Amino acid sequence: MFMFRSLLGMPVVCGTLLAAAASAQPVGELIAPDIARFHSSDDARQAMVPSFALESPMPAIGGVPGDFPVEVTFGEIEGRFVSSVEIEPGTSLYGTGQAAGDLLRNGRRTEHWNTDAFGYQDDSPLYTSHPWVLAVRDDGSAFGVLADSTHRVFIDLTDGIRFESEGPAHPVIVIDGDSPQEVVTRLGASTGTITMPPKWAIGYHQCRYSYYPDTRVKEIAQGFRDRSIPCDVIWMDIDYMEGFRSFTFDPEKFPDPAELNAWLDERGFANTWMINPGIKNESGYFVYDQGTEIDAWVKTADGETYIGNVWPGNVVFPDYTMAEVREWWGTLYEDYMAMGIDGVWNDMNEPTTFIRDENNEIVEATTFPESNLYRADADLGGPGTHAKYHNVYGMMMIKATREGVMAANPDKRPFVLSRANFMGGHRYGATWTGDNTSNWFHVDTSIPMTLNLGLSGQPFAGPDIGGFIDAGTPEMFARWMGFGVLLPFARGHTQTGNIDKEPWSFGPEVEATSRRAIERRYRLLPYFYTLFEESSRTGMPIARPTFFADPADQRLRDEDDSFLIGSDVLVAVQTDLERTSVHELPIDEHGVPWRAFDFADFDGEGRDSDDPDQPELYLRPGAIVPTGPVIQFVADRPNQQDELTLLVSLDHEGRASGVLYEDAGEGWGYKADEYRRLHYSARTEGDTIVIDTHRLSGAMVLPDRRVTVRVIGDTGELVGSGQAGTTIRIDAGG
Ligand code: NBV
Repeated sequence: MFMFRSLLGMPVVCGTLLAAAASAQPVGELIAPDIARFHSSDDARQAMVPSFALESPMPAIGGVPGDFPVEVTFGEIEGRFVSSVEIEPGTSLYGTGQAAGDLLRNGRRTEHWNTDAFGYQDDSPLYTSHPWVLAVRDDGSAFGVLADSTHRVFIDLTDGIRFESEGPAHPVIVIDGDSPQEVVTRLGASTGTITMPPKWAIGYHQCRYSYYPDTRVKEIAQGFRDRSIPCDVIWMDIDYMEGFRSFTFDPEKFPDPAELNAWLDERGFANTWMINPGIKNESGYFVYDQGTEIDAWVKTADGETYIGNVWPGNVVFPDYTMAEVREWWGTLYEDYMAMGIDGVWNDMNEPTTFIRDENNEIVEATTFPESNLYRADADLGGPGTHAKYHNVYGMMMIKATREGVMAANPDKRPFVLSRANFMGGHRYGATWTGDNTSNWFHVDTSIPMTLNLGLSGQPFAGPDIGGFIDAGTPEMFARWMGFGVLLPFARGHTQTGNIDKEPWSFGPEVEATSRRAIERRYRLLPYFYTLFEESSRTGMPIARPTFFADPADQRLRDEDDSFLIGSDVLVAVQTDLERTSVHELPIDEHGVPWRAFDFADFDGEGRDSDDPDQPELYLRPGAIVPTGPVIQFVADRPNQQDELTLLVSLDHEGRASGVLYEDAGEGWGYKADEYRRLHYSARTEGDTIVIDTHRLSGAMVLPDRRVTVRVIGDTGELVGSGQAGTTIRIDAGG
């Protein structure tokens, strides 16, 4: 054993060094209760660069206590700086951000270097980097380890936890907790949380590369309304631009974007438009001219402006590590958002540049030379190479985008989606799992990829539902829709030249399945919204692994064909056509089963679960889950406005409770008390089930609404109703 020299004098126990100069002793410091940061030497501590992952600097508050349960060792392997942590038998490993393959990461080795990974495979390097591992010990207690480096990092989980970085010595932050939930919320307190999204962003989104011209966009939107398939957002991909120049509109295909956005708005649709970082190298193009004026561009090792190649041909790239450049980039959104644009999508920001052949065909998507130079501000660590700033390029781009969007629309909540990102970048935008393929591997991995992102701080994520590349089959599309819309970010999308993939593109049967699936999401919106608000305060994921229901239950550790929405709803998915998924359900400590429920059954329209493409839904014993009526878009509530249905599953004592959060769905009023957080409780008194409402916080008045209560039992259900705020009694005697 090696003794750490604690900064504030207390001895710190540490494991053996792999290899290090004899004089270089590791040092540890406590940076928050239960959070320690370790350095390979005091010199390394002195040389520590500002952290991109942390929301704000976390200075030492003391020494690491001698009984801190995690030991970090440092060394070197093949020229890479190494930090490692041993694990006890029975420890399950998760996180590592956007990882393709299974949920459980033990035994995996992955490279974390943001990559345009078109049609990626198991364990490919992907678009976002999160050098973070969540470890759940056999007894359900947990810790997380963050290698705080922006350089290329390999995470090797074949024998404990090992980070190998191509950069200089990195600090290692260790978060300890009694449960994975505790670790993840401590991670949220350290790396920040998402901004509360506008409510439309948690509805269903429809995208394709690309809908054009504007009449086609309208046709798609109308298609949803004509077929009564709920949808909130239509997306504009790169073909809306003039010659792929960011911040321009093709005068023929999109002559009047403001009119298009207003047309969509009148029908209850929000819109999101793409902006790429590669700026056409062309004088006379206003973005190029303005950027050149302030010398905004990334440089080569020789200090020349670096010229890359993306959709518009030769391009230059903003150096977002300079505040001056971020501010300028932000100003570009002023006129842009004034077109009635609601959301912004930043793509190709790994950053990607193409290599083309003599016929101008793209032969490879790659990134800049690692020797390229950034003139980063001192507060980000000062000037450095692409090797250092590559992984945070997308993160800094969306920080600038978000700030520009907020400056343009100060009264609205920003919605930014980014393909590339880095640990902590969830503070600026949501993400998706990139260019997946219509095959069963990608159907299957959509769930664990989204879950591991959530365990790495990014809760607002989901796959391209239906698959971006290739046609797939109607059966695959239906199955993907069934569960994909229950992940936090629910968007259908597909590639240029591919078949149509709207919910109605595969005929009436798949259309009916898609409608039912999307309706289920809209029924669950009150619950989803409550969870988004929770996540924005605490960092808790919205979609959670099933083992969160009982972290000590080893049976649940590799469950990734099922997942939890919040802590109360379990979604059990069949991710293949043969329906071979066998789900381990959590076991309530008193033997009360999680209870299956669905929606349509209640309305007498037949059971959702009769449709083999809808996943089974279960309620936790002791939970009350708020649900709403089917609506076509989030603001579509004129008559049914405040109907609410509480799904109740009683525990062994005949009790249950749950929370509902509501606000205006837009704007910042909720920060000044314009919201309501209600607590519902159910108890059994003799033959009666009594449901009470109690306001936890917020000043928004209670609406005059009807509340229906469905008590889901093991063999049937009881239904009652009453006015909001009054005690509701249900006779369970009969
Ligand atoms: O902008 C076009 C696409 C977009 O649809 C996709 O979602 C991104 O991941 N984009 C990549 C660039 C081209 C991909 C072949």
